[in-house]
Amino acid sequence: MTKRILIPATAILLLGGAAIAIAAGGNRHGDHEAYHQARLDRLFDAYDLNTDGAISEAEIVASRDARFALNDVNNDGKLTSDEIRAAIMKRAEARANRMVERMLERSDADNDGVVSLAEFEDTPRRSGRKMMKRLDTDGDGVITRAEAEAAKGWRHRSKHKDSHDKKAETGR
Ligand SMILES: [Ca+2]
Ligand SMILES: [Ca+2]
Ligand SMILES: [Ca+2]
Repeated sequence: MTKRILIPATAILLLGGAAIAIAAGGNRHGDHEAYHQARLDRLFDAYDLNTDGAISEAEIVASRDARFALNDVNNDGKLTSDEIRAAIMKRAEARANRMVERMLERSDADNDGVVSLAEFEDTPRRSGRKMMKRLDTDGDGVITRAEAEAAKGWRHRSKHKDSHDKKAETGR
């Protein structure tokens, strides 16, 4: 039960983000897709209380109230800064644990439970090769400030391609 902590705003972002990723063809990267599937799983774990595969408004309200009760350690109907801090730390720890797992999955090629420098360098997203490929537009082997400036937001765009492009088009 103590695992069911997820703030509503995050949950809404999770749902929106997952929908965008699926619409944009999130299978470009296998692990990207798996990551979004895991986020969806967590969303439904947290909110679909009767496990019928759909999240109702009543379930959102019930989940929220349950979360409040869970965070209200002394049960006085109020959340103190300490209680809020404890809830945030618990959430941050769960998130850190998931990130550690993903890092090991991605980088620990020989499965010995640690990431060597060689494994770290071989990890596609850590190697810097992708950054060089995308930012060194004239291919001279160095990234100039002008090239970086021209590519501003590439990191963000690659993550939220559709919504960002739409915003750029409408100028908002
Ligand atoms: Ca349900
Ligand atoms: Ca309290
Ligand atoms: Ca290793």
